[in-house]
Amino acid sequence: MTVLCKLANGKKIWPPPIWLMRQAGRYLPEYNVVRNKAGSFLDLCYKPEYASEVTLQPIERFDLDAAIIFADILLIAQNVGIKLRFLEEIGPVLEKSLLDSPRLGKVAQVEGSKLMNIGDAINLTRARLSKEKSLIGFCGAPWTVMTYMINGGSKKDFSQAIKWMDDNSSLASDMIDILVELSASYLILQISAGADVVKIFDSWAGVLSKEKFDDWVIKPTSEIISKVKQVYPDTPVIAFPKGAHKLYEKYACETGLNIIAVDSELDRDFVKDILQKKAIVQGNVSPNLLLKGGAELKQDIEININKFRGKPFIVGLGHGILKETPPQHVQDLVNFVRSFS
Ligand code: 1CP
Repeated sequence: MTVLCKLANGKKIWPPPIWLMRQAGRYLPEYNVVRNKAGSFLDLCYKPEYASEVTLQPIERFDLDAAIIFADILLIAQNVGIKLRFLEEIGPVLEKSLLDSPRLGKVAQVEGSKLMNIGDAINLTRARLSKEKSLIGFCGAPWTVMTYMINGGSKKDFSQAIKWMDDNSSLASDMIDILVELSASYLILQISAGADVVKIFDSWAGVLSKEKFDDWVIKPTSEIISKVKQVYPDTPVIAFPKGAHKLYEKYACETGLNIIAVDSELDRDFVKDILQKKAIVQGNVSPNLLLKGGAELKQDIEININKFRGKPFIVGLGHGILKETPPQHVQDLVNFVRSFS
């Protein structure tokens, strides 16, 4: 069993296991080399040899406890007929936004699609990764993927997406159902290819009211988890409703997750007193402190570990590593966590 599976099965692991969101990426010089060789970001995701290589880079450099397969939550949008590109400095651009073309074509399948390449990358990576390290597969949660499909890319204002969902409620719920089906089969494919843990990223869960959070976050996420668990009941599921504040509790209780990833804004006493009673916690060192490094970072890690150490937990970040982060700061984090007894 790999380390995260042992943890999910109630085994005490000390010092706590460590892996970090966006641990493969542009802050690592060796990533940039492969990224340039691959050509585009999408080629990097879809070429199993390259995807596997960058997935393993942070494990080789820092000896982290888990690898997360290199891919992107938005690849799935291509499967519903949306043209996807990633532009330097801009990020994802989804050309056929739902707003322009509200009637989508036939329902896509994972079988026979480009997403199968991610399965191949997982297969390759599992064979290269040592037995005790976990390999995490992932997908985006329907609401977060929908925000990109509606907005046509990254936006920090979600009012347009929420309005579109309200104005087109029947199409919106059809679309969520399609994404539930696709995401569940995609996670199942990843597990059958060798992922031993899966994660669902709901990066924009925090912008919704309680009622919409129930309909667009909790309901679809619990459907995905239950479909995955029907096939793979023992595979731990990590889920991340970023920014959900007090709704984290409902999410932890109602979705069927095993591990809850928490953002850096969430109050650590709430995490300890409420969330740790419901699930294994992963988090929540701030990516900004990781960027700064030094004494402040150490102090934060110390508070984090001392707060959560009473129950099984995973040391992680509240969000992804920022691209300006010096790799040495990641090494410092790992060394410091491993010095705890
Ligand atoms: O060229 C590059 O290197 C682009 C940067 C990059 C990277 C490294 C993007 C573009 N995606 C990724 C890989 C990625 N994305 C991984 C695997 C790597 C790892 O974790 O080590 C994962 C798990 C994701 C997930 C992802 N993509 C999320 C959910 C997590 C989060 O960060 O909130 C989201 C929202 C995306 C969309 C996305 N992908 C990339 C960009 C620039 C964006 C938009 C982000 C935004 O709107 O703020």
